[in-house]
Amino acid sequence: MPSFVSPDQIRARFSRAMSAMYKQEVPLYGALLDLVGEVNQAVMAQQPEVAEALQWTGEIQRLDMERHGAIRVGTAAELATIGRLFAVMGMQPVGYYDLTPAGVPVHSTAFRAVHEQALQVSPFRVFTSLLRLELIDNLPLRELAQGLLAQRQIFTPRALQLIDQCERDGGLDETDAEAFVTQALETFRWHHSATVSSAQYQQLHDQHRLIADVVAFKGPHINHLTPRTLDIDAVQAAMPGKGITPKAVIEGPPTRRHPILLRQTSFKALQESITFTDQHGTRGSHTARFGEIEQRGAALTPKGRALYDRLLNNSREALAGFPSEGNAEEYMRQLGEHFAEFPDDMRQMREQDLAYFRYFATEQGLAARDQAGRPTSLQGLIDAGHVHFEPLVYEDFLPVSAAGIFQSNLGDAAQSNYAGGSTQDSFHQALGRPVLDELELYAQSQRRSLQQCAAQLGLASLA
Ligand code: OOG
Ligand code: NI
Repeated sequence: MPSFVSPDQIRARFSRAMSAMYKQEVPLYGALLDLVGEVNQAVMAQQPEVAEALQWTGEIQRLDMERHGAIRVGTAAELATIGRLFAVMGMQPVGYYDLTPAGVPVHSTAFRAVHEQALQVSPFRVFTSLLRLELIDNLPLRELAQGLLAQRQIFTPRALQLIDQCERDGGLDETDAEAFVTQALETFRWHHSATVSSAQYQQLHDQHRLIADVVAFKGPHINHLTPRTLDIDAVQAAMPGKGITPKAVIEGPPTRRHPILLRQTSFKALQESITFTDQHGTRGSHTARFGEIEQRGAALTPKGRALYDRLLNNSREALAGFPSEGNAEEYMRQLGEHFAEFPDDMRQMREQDLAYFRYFATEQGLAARDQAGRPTSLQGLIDAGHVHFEPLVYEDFLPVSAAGIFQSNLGDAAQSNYAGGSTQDSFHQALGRPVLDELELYAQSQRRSLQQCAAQLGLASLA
């Protein structure tokens, strides 16, 4: 019987290797990690209740290693193989994001671990976008792009072998797992040389900067890696002091005592010098890679999410134009005003079925296990202090926010309109499987915690 390294361990190692590589490639990322680490320490020291909540859920142990990255691939075949590569590390495609309404010709999913125990080992996730060349109406350019993409191989031969082997044997042993991490990393590496001439680059770029970014290089370089902070406002405010200029507006909900979903801010992409294939290796520059921070909060139920979407839309409608530097303060004010309707209180959020939760049997509850007349309903147990609850952390992304992150790094000139309609089916076809429904995953996780709680308290069920 071979002894396989668990996919969760491979993911944890890969995430560390990716972070080390990105730190070397983009030194500002290292500066950002230090800043986020300092702010997180300060928050836990100054708000013991935050540290305590993270202790209940175990998130305190994953906080420092928590990262998400993003890549953009060019073809269905690339997406399908990326999916198989991530599966070796226990990452599944979760959720579907259509970015075309925001003028970005891609659709996306997030590869991540799906079980709370696996997330605890490594919450690493990758927002993965597929370029939609069919939306480019300039036919010669589309053909140029297709030709370039058809020629490239973004995976090393050894990585492909190891993926096959893992699928066939059901896992990788220590030596192969180590080799897999090294080989897989190559796909995400930055290349200083473009695969096109400077004239071709210009054509692709003039159509959409994103197209040049996907098509003109050897592979889907990781374009950012995002640490998780406990106070995004504090990091945003401290960034300029570290020589980092953040985008004007934090995406997502406004500041709250009890965070929900996801708040994000990024800093502008770097201008990097690249060479083209022209005879004398003409030099140019490309702006692709950036930095980002995120603060995660409670995962919302369909009801909570509908409320979030409505309040976000109303806030944006109340603003003349897109949120930007010029109206950032006004936008924050609108958000604050509209989101007053979303209860900032865990009890209310639970009682109104706005968020998903994890439940824990308390010492007191365990001690009362055999007492006659103790409460047996969930609400009764909570009221008696026998059961404690914490929100399930949101593990996914938000389409409007993702569009804002894309746009801040592609330049506002990239606003365009694409006709398309819903294309989730074509995404599934490209990927070779359907994406998982994130809401179902949160519901399962909540159900498991209720079952475990019931078992610990000697109750048949707590549903
Ligand atoms: C992805 C942008 C979206 C996020 O965190 O929402 C994103 C990209 O620019 O490729 O990273
Ligand atoms: Ni991101």
